[in-house]
Amino acid sequence: MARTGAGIGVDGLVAFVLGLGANFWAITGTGAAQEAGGQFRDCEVCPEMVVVPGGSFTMGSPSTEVGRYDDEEPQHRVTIDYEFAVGVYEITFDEWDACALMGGCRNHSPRDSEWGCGGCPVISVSWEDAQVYVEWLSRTTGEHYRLLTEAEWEYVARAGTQTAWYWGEAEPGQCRYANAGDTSAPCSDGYQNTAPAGSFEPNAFGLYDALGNVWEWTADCWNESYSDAPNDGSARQTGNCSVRTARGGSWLTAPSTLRSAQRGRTHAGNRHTDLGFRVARTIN
Ligand SMILES: [Ca+2]
Ligand SMILES: [Ca+2]
Repeated sequence: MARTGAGIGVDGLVAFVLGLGANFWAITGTGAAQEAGGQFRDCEVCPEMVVVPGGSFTMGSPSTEVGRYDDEEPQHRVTIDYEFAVGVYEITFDEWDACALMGGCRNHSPRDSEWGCGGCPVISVSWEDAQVYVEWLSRTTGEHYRLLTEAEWEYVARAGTQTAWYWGEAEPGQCRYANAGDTSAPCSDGYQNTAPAGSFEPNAFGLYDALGNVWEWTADCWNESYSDAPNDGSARQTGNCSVRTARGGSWLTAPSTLRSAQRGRTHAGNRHTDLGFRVARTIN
């Protein structure tokens, strides 16, 4: 689904709900049964969420993975024994602007590099800005919104796969599934900069643009390896906490390195044109 223009609006939301059919079980999640695969939106301007099941996966990359980095090891088993909800899309400019208009988000109006796309992922937002957004979303909805932990992020991006990309081992799938940097691409993905959220095919958990479009902030402090990393899906709260981990690569990233295990990092106060975020919501 591609969103364009300024704001979702009531009419747009109604059309959106009708278009989703039986899979859309609630506009407000309060009190509703929440099952894996179910989608919901906690308020009109809130991000669309999907419930993902708990499960186990192997985090990190094997030494045989082409283009991998040492910070992706040691591979380790992570078990997430809880369901949680995750944003179907990266947070968009429209969603950020709603927060700012309603008094949250520090009145920060991120630069969009004059691309003029409200349905594109918000960029030029720091990790600290992202915290302000999830705090506003939590206050607005009464639910616990937050960034994904790095382990949760890799779990939902892989969506059951252990291949380098969630569409397989080979690069050519990139142009069906992800917006990457174009200069070294073997195909044309159609977007020189960011693409409207949902322009490509989703992964098996129903997430769009997990790989590519924009890097996504996670909750974790930066650590150079997975030595002593938690194995229960929780965030790493020790290490270099002035630097935070970002995942998934972007419209500036070479397709060959747009891998599920790829790790990025930058200072928590930095704002980049290829870095945004996706939200998670705890399910009680
Ligand atoms: Ca591209
Ligand atoms: Ca992304």
